[in-house]
Amino acid sequence: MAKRWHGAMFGVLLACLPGAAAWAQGSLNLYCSVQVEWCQAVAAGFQRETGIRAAMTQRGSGESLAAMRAEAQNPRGDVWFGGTGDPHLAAAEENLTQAYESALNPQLQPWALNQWRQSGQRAIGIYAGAVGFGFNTELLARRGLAAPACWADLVEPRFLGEVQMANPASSGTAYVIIATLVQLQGEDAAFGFLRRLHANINAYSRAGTGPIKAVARGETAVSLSFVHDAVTERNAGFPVAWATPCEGTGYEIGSMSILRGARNLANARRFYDWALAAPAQRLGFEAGGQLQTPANRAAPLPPGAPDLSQLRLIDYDFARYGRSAERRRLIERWEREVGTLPR
Ligand code: S7P
Repeated sequence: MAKRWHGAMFGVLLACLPGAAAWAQGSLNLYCSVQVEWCQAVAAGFQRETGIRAAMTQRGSGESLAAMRAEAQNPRGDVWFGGTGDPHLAAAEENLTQAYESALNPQLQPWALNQWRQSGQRAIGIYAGAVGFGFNTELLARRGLAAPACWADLVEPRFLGEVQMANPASSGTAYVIIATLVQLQGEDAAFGFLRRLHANINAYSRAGTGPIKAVARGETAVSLSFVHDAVTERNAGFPVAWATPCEGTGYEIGSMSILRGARNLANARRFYDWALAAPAQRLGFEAGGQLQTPANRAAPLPPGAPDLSQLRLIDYDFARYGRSAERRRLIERWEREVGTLPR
């Protein structure tokens, strides 16, 4: 289950840090949808460098969007940092976020700026990562199973009960996977594939990183995950390898948005600029071994990170699959036609 950090608690922890600068600089409420170590590092780093008290709440992408919808009349957050790009686009369309143009835009990768333009300047790419398979090499060897190489392999009977993915109702990762399959196969064929896959699934986790962590612990042989998360587990010493599907695969543009009605708007903009700069863009790797591709062109690809330019990526239609109604429709269809089926 994903860890959830509450702002008040984290604020207290930060207050204990030596050298924490004067609270007179004001505060910032950060909603954060990357891994908790990275979230803590950005909150602490920003507070240390600016003296602005940063309270942080960590949740998955779908859960952050749900919280922002629930709080729309009385927004509590100022900035939403990280999480898959589609829910950021949905938030922009639903007027839950606001436009901002950072002076750092010229330093960013074209895909980061595409996200910014596509969202009416309300969301910006902060990293990118590709979808693929993670697998436990020891478990596969013990079971005499060849690693999956293609989407088609995942629905074979040899993987009965061996595969794990996240639930798209809570996880942005799972939604990217479903939208990828729809773009690769056509919608009805993709839902047929997901129904066959359902028979091989042993659990749908709440968080997108749940399945790769289960692979690392040897609880499942195969996961559908972002491949950078598989490398992180391998680097932590687990017998994990990864592959991207032979038919091609989708990817995320992990994003950042300023909330509409942000109570600390000046601090939110200051955080946004700080987070786009090259030093802050390295924090995911430095603090949590995270291996996404950074949006700032001056931030190097972390060592061992999957090189997206070498992968067979589809031309992911972010405009269509980031649309609020489309996202809701596909998730509801998955719940109706797949998630509720017996296994
Ligand atoms: O930090 C790793 C990562 O995989 O997590 C982010 C995302 O919030 C996944 O969470 P959910 O699927 O639970 O929503 C990704 O954007 C990021 O690459």
